[in-house]
Amino acid sequence: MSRAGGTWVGARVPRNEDARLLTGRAQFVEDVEPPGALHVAFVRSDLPAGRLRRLDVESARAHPGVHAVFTADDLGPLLRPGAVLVPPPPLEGLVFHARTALPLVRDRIRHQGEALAMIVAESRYVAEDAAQLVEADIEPFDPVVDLGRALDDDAPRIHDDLPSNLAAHVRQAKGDYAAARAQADLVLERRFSYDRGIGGAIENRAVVAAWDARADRLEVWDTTQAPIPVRNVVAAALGLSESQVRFIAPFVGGGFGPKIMFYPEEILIPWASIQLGRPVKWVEDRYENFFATTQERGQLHEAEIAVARDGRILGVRDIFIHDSGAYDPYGLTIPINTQCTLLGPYRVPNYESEFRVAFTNKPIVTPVRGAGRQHGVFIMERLLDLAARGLGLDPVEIRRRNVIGSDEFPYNHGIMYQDFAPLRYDSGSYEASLEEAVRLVGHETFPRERERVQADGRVVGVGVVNYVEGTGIGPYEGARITVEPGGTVRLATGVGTQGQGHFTSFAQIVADAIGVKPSDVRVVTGDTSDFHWGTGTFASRGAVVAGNAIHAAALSVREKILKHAAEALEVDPDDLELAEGAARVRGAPDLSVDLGALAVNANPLRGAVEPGTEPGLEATSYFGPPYGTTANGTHALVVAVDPETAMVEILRYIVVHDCGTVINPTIVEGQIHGGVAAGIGNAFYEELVFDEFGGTSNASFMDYLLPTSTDVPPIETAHLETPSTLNPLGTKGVGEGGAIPVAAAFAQAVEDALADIAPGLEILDIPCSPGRLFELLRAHPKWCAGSRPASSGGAS
Ligand code: MCN
Repeated sequence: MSRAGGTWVGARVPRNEDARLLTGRAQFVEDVEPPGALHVAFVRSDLPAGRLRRLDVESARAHPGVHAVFTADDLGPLLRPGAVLVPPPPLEGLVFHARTALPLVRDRIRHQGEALAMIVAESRYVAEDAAQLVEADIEPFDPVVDLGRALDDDAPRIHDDLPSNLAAHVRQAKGDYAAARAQADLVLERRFSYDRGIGGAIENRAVVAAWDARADRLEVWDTTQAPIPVRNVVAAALGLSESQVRFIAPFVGGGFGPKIMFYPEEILIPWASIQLGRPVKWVEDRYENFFATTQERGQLHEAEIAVARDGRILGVRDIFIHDSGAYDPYGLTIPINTQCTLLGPYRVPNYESEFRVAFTNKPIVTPVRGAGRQHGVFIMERLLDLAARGLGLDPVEIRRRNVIGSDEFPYNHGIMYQDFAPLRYDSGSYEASLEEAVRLVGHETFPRERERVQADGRVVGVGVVNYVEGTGIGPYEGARITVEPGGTVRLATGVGTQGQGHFTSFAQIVADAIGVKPSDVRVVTGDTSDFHWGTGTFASRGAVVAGNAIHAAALSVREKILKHAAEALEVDPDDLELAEGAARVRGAPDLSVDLGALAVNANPLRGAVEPGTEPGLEATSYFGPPYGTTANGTHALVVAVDPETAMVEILRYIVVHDCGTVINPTIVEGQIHGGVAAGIGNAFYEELVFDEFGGTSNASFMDYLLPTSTDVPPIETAHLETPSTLNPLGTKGVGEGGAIPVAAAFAQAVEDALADIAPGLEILDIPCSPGRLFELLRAHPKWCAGSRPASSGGAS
């Protein structure tokens, strides 16, 4: 089956899952309440750094309704550091110190929110009351909060066995940057920062475990993005066979990255259920989520670009520090994403990139939507803007002069990507994407438009930036497709789903191959009893990796259907077509047989099945790409800035993107809208504020500003489709792309808006909140309060 031949792939099919979600019938972990369940509250450290001298849990243990209080001393063999989930790639000269957390603190506290004790009680209320009775005597240490000083010789050490807070050091280079710099007509150097944020899923994490001693089986409901790997780790840690442990990730109210992590609670809750012989439930609260769930961002860059007079990039150099928080269980995924994504759709003949990962006394950093890619895009796009300004070129023109042409694929950048493969772009539409965005935003006529829009006293500006995103990385995913006797089609795959629309887009792939409607395909994701091989939902890989496994399984089932139908109808398989849930003879649709009837035939109760024939209309397939496929796009926006308050309103937001073959344009647009909303939060609003003692001072949605619907404008989307050359469906990922270039686009547009009233103002730090922008304006020599654009007659 090819894209062109499909009815459903590419169609705007309404989401199969929406009826359940919108009528409140979808099951989330919070909804799971096994009879007799006990409830957990954790006692967590308020201090980010210190030594636990004494923990007195006796009053809590004696509290009525408390069934158990567990501390590190009670854990026995479970008390060992968690796994390093992603090892670093084999890079030359690599330094990497893996440090992971114990499930409960034994002595050393390294970040706020580390769990000291677990209270299990009749209800959450009782557990919370008992948690108040725990007395923790903690010797406070000086916390390492400032990333810029974390690697100083005199910085307090977070892991005593290491000589410094250095977690890793990586250098990758190509060409000869120093030589390129020497020949350049213009070299620009800047310091950039990109601060921390949270994932911000509406559903916090939750785990419910029920040990059934009679059946000798453990069932666990978990909000994880990786149910199969988590099942495997938990089974091994508890000394159980994987077949005894079932993990179910039902509907999950947003993952956005942090739920790919393996957390202590995922082992502690099942373990407690076994210890107590009762189901045990824990649902994270919002305050805990700010500390106990992983975060992202936090990088400081010193970057420079060397360009020729005509705007050609001769080379880029970027030295940065990445904040890993107190531990580094997720290896180097984020900083390597930054390092590689910086190169974008551009020819960069000479590149030198070096990063150090620092431990700090802050919550752990793991991927959040974009996973460090936005940092790389921000640095590169900002450097290009500065270079354009320095050369007197239009920002669009400098990009035009550097983008990789459509005849240059596959394009090898000569450095290594996070999937351990060389950074190669399989295909893309960089020129076309840029031009389409320029056209849609009206870039050429914008100066005239600016005069008109500025009439209300605000200043307006436009931004246009590009990105390339590594998506769809391996190692593999699988799928099993079964046609049932009633004609229903069942699809089981290992990736979990957190709102991405898999119940529909995956069904569309099956529907095309075997001639049914997507609504006839019952999709099961994230239940290890249905499918137990796979890795998880991350790196925008569902459509590529699971999608192509589904495609392969569907083609195998199609072959089986055709074979059985040809026998039943006594025709050649080539004379058959599959449509409307039946196999029918081409040109003679009355000669047909239902898929359900064929499924019954394929599973006989008597007679003899031919040797080598598998029963049923079922197939299982796997797909593993050789390396990640690269999606690309261009974002353009128009902003209006109030020069007095520094408030920015986004007037238009345009996304031109290319994720190869689009399975479902409506779902893809939804993914882009969500991504852009996240990006707007990152660019403008969201910032974790750490006080002098290392505590987070805005750990609530009252103080940590997520963008709301009034902050997110309508988003105009244009789809380009350059099929990937790395998979049969030609798909590339899209789940993160919307979030990646927003900060860069935002910065360019805001600077453009302010060009007359604060010429030369540079936005180098993200988030660029209204407060920060106001400070920038106030510090600008030409700005004075009440500056107005010339057209409103009040320019300063
Ligand atoms: N799709 C498509 N055609 C394509 C590519 C994708 O129709 N060419 C569809 C897919 O079939 C799927 C959706 O778009 O229904 C996203 O696909 P993909 O880009 O493959 O991403 P994943 O399925 O791997 O989802 C993970 C990705 C990531 S890494 C984060 S973070 C993220 C995201 O998806 N978290 C999300 N989108 C999210 N959306 C919601 N609602 N909630 C989250 O937590």
